[in-house]
Formats: sequence, structure tokens, C-alpha cells
Amino acid sequence: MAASNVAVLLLLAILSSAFTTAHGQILHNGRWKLLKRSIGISAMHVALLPNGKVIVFDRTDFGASNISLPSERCRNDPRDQALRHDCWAHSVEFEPLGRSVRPLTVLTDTWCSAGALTANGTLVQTGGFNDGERAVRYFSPCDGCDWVEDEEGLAVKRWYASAHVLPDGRRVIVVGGRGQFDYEFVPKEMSSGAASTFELPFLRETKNASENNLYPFIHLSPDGNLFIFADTKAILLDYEHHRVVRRFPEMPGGISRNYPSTGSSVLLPILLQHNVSGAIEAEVMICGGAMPNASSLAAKGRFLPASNTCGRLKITDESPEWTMEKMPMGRVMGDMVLLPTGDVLIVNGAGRGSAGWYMGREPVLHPVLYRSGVAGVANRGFEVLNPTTTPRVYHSTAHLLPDGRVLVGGSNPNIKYEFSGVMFPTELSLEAFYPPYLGAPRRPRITGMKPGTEITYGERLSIEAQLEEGVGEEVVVTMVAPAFTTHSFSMNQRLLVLEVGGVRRSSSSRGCYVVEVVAPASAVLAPRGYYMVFVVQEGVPSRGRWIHVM
Ligand SMILES: *[C@@H]1O[C@H](CO)[C@@H](O)[C@H](O)[C@H]1NC(C)=O
Ligand SMILES: *[C@@H]1O[C@H](CO)[C@@H](O)[C@H](O)[C@H]1NC(C)=O
Ligand SMILES: *[C@@H]1O[C@H](CO)[C@@H](O)[C@H](O)[C@H]1NC(C)=O
Ligand SMILES: *[C@@H]1O[C@H](CO)[C@@H](O)[C@H](O)[C@H]1NC(C)=O
Ligand SMILES: CC(=O)N[C@H]1CO[C@H](CO)[C@@H](O)[C@@H]1O
Repeated sequence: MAASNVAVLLLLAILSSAFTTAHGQILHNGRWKLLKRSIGISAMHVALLPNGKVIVFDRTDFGASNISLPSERCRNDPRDQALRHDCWAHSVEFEPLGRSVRPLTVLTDTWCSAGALTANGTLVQTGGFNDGERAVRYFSPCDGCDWVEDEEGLAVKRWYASAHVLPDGRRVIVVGGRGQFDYEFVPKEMSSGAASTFELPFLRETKNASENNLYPFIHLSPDGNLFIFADTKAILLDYEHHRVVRRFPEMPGGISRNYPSTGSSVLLPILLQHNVSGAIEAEVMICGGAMPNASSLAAKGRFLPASNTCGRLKITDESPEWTMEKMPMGRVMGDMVLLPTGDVLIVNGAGRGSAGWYMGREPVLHPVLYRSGVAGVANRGFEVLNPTTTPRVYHSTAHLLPDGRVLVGGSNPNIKYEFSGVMFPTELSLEAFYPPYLGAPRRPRITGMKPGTEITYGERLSIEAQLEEGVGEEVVVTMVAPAFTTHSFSMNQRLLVLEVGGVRRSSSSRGCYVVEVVAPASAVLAPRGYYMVFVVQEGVPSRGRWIHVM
């Protein structure tokens, strides 16, 4: 086929998005690889930085980890519940390509905390337990950097709270936590000399209903408000005026979705290329969880089966209703990861019980892929993928890497580091999951976009890419925000499908194209900061390139 015909085909495909891939089945069912037998700690909290490195931490009150600190960085902490003189690291920097591990220093307890990457690439981490319950910690990506801690960065203690970066990329909202029925901002908002917190009775209401409302799910809606989900209920919060502007219908089925009946949640891909009417739609998807009494029964040795249901809600519709679907298997403590294709990987977790120490049973080793219908495969639906051999129950994590793999780690369902003699020993390993698209013989390649390219809202971008000729069909360009992942929820996780203006050949060499795209129109669609850009052809993504939305 002549090259110009290929370009025409590509263009046609973009104009009519109804193509399905004829080749979907040749892609394999995913595979697993052990990346590192021990990073020294349990990957309980994970964040990806724009330098490609991954920041990992668990908690300081665990005792002896498997990686030591240089002696000058030992911690002397009279408030520590395990070791008052602690020369073990509880945070590390992991480099996924070289697989190197560098111990980092956290002084106060980070257990069950929250975080967000801000616009300049600094990770802001909030709260925790014990001496860390009001701490805000900063980590900037540079060689040899370490944590910088502000022990009084929060107005009140926040343990099991969720965080979300706001559109300006500078402020982070932190919502809830044990015994906290309010939210606050980092940096602090001051009023008459005192740091402000803002009441959120919704958190009290959902706690009263079932005690399953910790780590609420937060997503930034394209209308600028925050969608907040706890237990079975959801609201839309105008955080600037401190008003609940909408209450959504309760999710049907009576399954609790938040800690300890932990499910997971994503904002499905935001389609900017279907911006015909100017209205951008957003749909939230929540999967798994358990009965409201799963945790209290697990404490008595009865492990209820986890839920196999997911619910989807178009939060931008005028009167949305939940669409309920069934996964191929039940799962509590699953992680939902947005893949560069716009599909969702559901991984980790257990088939029975709940979150909490010793509360989960029957680890689910098979990930499930949810086809969202965005990139190259038209039909929505679930597929069961190849299993790992490592159980990842409570305190496990999963995070997309820039090369399209998914980093999977953690699982410390025990009070201390317990490496033997328990049902689920503390896991210090990191694995990579290779989604089915990495079984494709070739992938598109971005050739002409410098890493760290700065872009502005609404800007037209020309992305040079090597595409497969004769495959044609559909080219999709996606942009993914790195998340902060813990307790089965990836805070700030966000994927935008960019408007594609056209695809043309760039030179006489085979396979070289220029894909014209339009950057998101505003900061409520894409908060300022770093994103990974992927060119996806026929359901197969390129490696991601970091861009910086200014
Ligand atoms: C980067 O952003 C963080 C969080 O907003 C802020 O605390 C820090 O001062 C910023 N760093 C620089 C170098 O601007
Ligand atoms: C929750 O329960 C507490 C204590 O019983 C009660 O004071 C409060 O009014 C309840 N709040 C809501 C929003 O239901
Ligand atoms: C979408 O529609 C709005 C309103 O018509 C317009 O301002 C914007 O540029 C369009 N494109 C994108 C990518 O949002
Ligand atoms: C657990 O809760 C479910 C749903 O609320 C209820 O049907 C069931 O009877 C409860 N089980 C026990 C043992 O209390
Ligand atoms: C449980 C575990 O991973 N232990 C490891 C701790 O680190 C040493 C080497 O530093 C390994 O030999 C152990 O297997």
C-alpha cells in the first residue's frame, strides 16, 4: 500500500472512531517479571517522579527493615513504638531501569499517609501516624535528594486521609482521616492567625453508616469540582466555596467500597477529541470491595467473599445513574491502574475478608483488564490475565511506569516486618507486570519530542512518531498524570485522550509521521504539572515521554 494511502487511512480512522482491532487476540495475556527480590522495605506507598525514579516508603514504627541507613542518618526517636534508635531505612528511591535502590531518611511516621506530585515535580506527602500524624514531607527529584519534613505542616492529624493536587498544581487538598470529618489545604490556608480546616459532614455521615469510609476516593471533575466517594455515597464538592454542590445517587448493591472494605476507583479516560459540543464528560469507575461487616467478621475469623461488582457513574451528566457490571472474580484491596491505552488494569488484593492486619484471605493472583473502549478496541469488557505467584494483599501497590509496564509491590498484612512464620510474610519484592500490549511485535515510538517539553493549555503540538505502516486503523494520543498510590487507591491518577488534528508523513523514511494534537484546554482538565505522553496505535502504546504542562 502506498504511504499516502496509509496516511489517509489513519486520518479516516481518526475521524470515525468506530474501528475495532482485528489483531487484539494476537497480543498475549500479559506476563510477570521479578524486578528486585528485596528493596529492603515494603512498597506500601509509591509515587513516580518525573525523573523516572520511584519513591517508596512504609512506616517508621515497624522495627528492623531489610535496608540500613548510613550511620549518620540513624533516627533517635523516643516516640517510636518499635525502635527508639533506628538505623534502618523506611523509605527508598528505586530506579526501575537500573533497578538500583537508595535508602532515604524519614524521621516521622509515614504510615497510612497520602500524597500528590505538585507542578514543579516536588512530591508532597501528608500525614501518617504517631509523631507523623501532622507532618508534611517534601521530596524533590534531584540526584542525592532526601525528604524534607515539616512536623506541623497540617492543621490536624491525618491518618488514612486522601490527597489531590488542585488545578494550579501548587495546592493540595487533604480530605478526612481517622476521626477527621473535614479537609484542609497544603500549604495551609490561614485565617486570623490559625490554620483552617473545613467541615465535611459527608464524612461523618458515611462513618456513621458503616465505618467503611477511610481513604475516600477523590477525583477532579472537568467542571472544577471534586468528586468524593465514601462507603456507598458520593458528592461533588466546590472546595473553593466549601459547598457540597451535588449529591449523587447511592451506589446500589450494599457493598462498601472504602477502607476497610477496600475497593478501588478511577476516573476513566477523559476524551478531549469528542469535544464537539464543548462539554467534556467524566465517568468514575469503582470496582470491588466487601460487605459493610466484612472487617468485623474477619476479626472473628469469618472471611466473607469479596464483591465482584463495579459501578460506573457519569459524574458530568445531569441526572446520572450507576451502571453496574460484574468482574470475572471478586476482589477486595484491588488496585486500579489506568494504562496508556485508556484501559484499566485491576490487580492485587484478596478474594475474601477485608483490609487490615491478618484480615484478608485467598489472594487474587490474576489481574483483570477492563477495556474502556478508548484505544483501538471498541468493546468494553473484562479479560482475565496471567497470574503472578506472589500474593499482594493488604498494603500492596501498583503504578504505571513510563515504559508502559506496571510496577507491583508491597503487601505487609502484619503488624511488624514478619519475614517468616506468618500466612503472608512481609513482601519486600517489586515485580513488573507487562500488559498484553507489550506482547505486540512492534510498538509506536515517539521520536521528536524532547523529554520535559513545556506546553501550555490549548497549544497545538506536533508529535513526531514512528508508526507501523499498513496497520493503520486508529492513532490515539494519551497523557497520564503520575499517581500517589497506597491502600488500593491511586490519588491524582488521571488520563486524557487528546484531540488529534491529523496525522501526516514527516519525511521520506518509512514509518515517520507527525501527529498533530491539541493540549488540554484548561487546568481543571489537566492540573499544572508533569504528564507522560503516549502515542497509541491499534491498542499498542509507545513508551511515554514526559511533558510539563505550565
Ligand atoms: C515546588 O513546589 C512545592 C510545593 O508546591 C513547594 O513547596 C516548593 O517550594 C517548590 N520548589 C521550588 C524550587 O519552587
Ligand atoms: C453521626 O453520629 C454522631 C454520633 O452519634 C451524631 O452526633 C451525628 O449527628 C451523626 N452525623 C451524621 C451526619 O449523621
Ligand atoms: C473544546 O470546546 C471548547 C468550547 O467550545 C473550546 O474552547 C476548546 O478549545 C475545545 N477544545 C478542547 C481540546 O478542549
Ligand atoms: C453482614 O452484612 C450483610 C449485609 O449488610 C448481611 O446480609 C449479613 O447478614 C451480615 N452477616 C452477619 C454474619 O452479620
Ligand atoms: C527477607 C529478605 O528479603 N531478607 C534479605 C535481607 O537482605 C539480605 C541482604 O542484604 C538478604 O540476604 C536477605 O534475603
